[in-house]
Amino acid sequence: MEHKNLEQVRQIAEEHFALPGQVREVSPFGNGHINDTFLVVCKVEGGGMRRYILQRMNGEIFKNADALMENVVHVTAFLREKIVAKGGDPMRETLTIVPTKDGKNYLKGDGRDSFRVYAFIEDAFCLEAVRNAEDFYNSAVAFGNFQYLLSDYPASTLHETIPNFHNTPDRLANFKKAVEEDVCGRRKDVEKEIAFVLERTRDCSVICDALQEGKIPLRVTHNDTKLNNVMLDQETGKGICVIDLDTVMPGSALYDYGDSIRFGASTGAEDEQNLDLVSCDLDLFAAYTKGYLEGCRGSLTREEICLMPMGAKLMTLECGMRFLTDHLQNDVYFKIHRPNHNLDRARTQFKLVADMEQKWEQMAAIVEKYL
Ligand code: ADP
Ligand code: GN1
Ligand code: MG
Repeated sequence: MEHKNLEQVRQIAEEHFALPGQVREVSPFGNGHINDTFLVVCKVEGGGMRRYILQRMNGEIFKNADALMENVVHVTAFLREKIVAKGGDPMRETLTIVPTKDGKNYLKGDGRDSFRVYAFIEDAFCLEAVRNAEDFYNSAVAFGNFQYLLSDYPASTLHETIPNFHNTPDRLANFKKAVEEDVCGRRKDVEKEIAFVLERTRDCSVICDALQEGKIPLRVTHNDTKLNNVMLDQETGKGICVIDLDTVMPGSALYDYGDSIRFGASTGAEDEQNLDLVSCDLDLFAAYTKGYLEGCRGSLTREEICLMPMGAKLMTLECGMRFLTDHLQNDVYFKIHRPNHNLDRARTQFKLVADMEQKWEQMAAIVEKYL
């Protein structure tokens, strides 16, 4: 189901969720690759309008909605307490779940479908592409701050919503399986891309090994720190709220840092077809590094800082591998909007990896300043 019929979504909102007043408008919203997101506008008593986000959670990807929503409830409650304690506005600085009429935090639909509603974060915006270094810096401070706020979160109480999410060697194994199985006969056209991944087999285990050997700490991380998963304040441009909490799980800060660089420090879109436009912008890399470390308030270890360029490269390689796996498996995971969309996405990631390898010394020098 690409988009649920809007009338069905309206019915779900009206019949099942504890919304104030009358539902006036329902429309598709945002550009996430996983969930179906809708804007719901309600007319409240006195004539004002209030906005909400209704999402169909992707049950093919998130197999256990109970566990997922339990994480979201606990993490947002934990954040809310800290935000209130420092005098912030929890309605804007974290997600607020709107319960169902029978008091549940989400609605189980037919089959695998389930739905949830969040209060809309007003006077804020999400960017689909970095406009300038300042935006990117602001997003970095927000993601770093998110890391900082969750540094004393009881990690053992979190469910693993997608096991092995950033286990790069495991992603590599799945990739190789997809290559072997070649279910839709696309392998012959992507041998060059396959070779690119396989040449970097040794890199894949660097962060996992460092975690396993205790060289870097396991932390509570977001794991999906794309630019459009943070909201910036309309007035000041500062990051106010980290959203898309479906993959908050124990992980490495390098996953969060690296995934942001992968998306935001690229000079091209994630699905750019002209690879000449795709490279790693070192000014953006520097701006994000500065902002992320500031947001983390000195909590990253020396070893983590040393591994930041590797975090950026590995998250990019891993994402490319995931896009190519999906292309080989007939596009069953990420939403696509044109033929070969996942292949185009994979190619931009590999172009970025190659460019980062060229710029390795410069990336290391930028990071070294913080050691
Ligand atoms: P996906 O998992 O598909 O990426 P997201 O939770 O990131 O879904 O939501 C998709 C988009 O919807 C976001 O990029 C953002 O633009 C918008 N969005 C999500 N939650 C809110 C919210 N509470 N307030 C305002 N906009 C939101
Ligand atoms: C997905 O849900 P969204 O669009 O924020 C994906 C990320 C990828 C990203 C690539 C749960 O993120 O892991 O890095 O696409 N999320 C999931 O754009 O797989
Ligand atoms: Mg998202």
